[in-house]
Amino acid sequence: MSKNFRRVGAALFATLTATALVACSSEQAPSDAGSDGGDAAAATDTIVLGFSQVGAESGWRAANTKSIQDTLTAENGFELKFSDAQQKQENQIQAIRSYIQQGVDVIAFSPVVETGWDAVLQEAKAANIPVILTDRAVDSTDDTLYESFIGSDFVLEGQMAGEWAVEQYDGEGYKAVELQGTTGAAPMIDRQQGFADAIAGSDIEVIDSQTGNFTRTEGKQVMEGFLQKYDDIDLVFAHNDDMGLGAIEAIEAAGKVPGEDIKIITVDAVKDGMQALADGKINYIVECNPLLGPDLAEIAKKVIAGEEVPKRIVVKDEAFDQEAAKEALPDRQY
Ligand code: GYE
Repeated sequence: MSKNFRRVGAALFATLTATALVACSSEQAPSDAGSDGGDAAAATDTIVLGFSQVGAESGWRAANTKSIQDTLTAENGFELKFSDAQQKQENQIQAIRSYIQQGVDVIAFSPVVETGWDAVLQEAKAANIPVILTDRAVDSTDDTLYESFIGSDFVLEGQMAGEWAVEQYDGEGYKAVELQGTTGAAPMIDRQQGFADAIAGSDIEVIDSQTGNFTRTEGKQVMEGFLQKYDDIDLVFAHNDDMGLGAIEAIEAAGKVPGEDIKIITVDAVKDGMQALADGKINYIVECNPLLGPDLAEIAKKVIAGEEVPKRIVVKDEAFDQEAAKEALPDRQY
């Protein structure tokens, strides 16, 4: 592990905090740090962390990337190597292999899809490099391939969306369309499942579903197709805000009023989504918290220090209707 020497001053508090957090790791800060008159360096171990991000597909992802980059800083004891996989699994596998080759201390990634990770994770394990999953899960029977998975409960998010739809609209024979996330991604699979479970037994019917890949452009295109195909759509369930925002454009272009003629429920609660909710164009948003940087930093430090960490850390989410969005917007961080 590389050494990092820092100047005393503004960074000192962060340095000491970081040192305290990694106090069980191989090297301690020298006890005489600071005794050489102002330019003293507190030596501590820097954790080199390779992070493979899904892409830059959504407002949620931008907030997630910012949280990771803002937290895994030199002041906080990290050297972050960051790569963007542009929503392609092969790019992520390549990035992980390159981190293994470089001999980083920890690998973290948000798997673009759930399956197909065992081989590369075995390679990381063979190289003794711990892996932390953030945001999205892998579908593997071998849970020794990663230390911890930090992220929201996507089934619950889908359920919350579906339960609200039932509360509001059951009994009116609503026809719904679903704008799905990236095919095979954990949030796509789980949100669909949760929503379907929650509306089962109601008279809300999902008449069509298609992927919009979590992007605004594809959400708009898919919604245009649905509007051409069906003239009786009452409800859109979009697996994220961005696709919902794309759907709003398509609905308006078709001369209908989003939020009234066609109701919209989305997941994420990023600023643009919350604004559209406050403006009455979206009806309900289930939050998905993207600020995973602090948890990732804490777990990485513990793993390096050889401490036990939970296999699963569930991030808590809320939900907002139009009134709640108006109240929450001014203080929204992302
Ligand atoms: O909901 C969506 C993003 O994996 C939870 O990915 C994340 C999802 C998020 O593109 O906006």
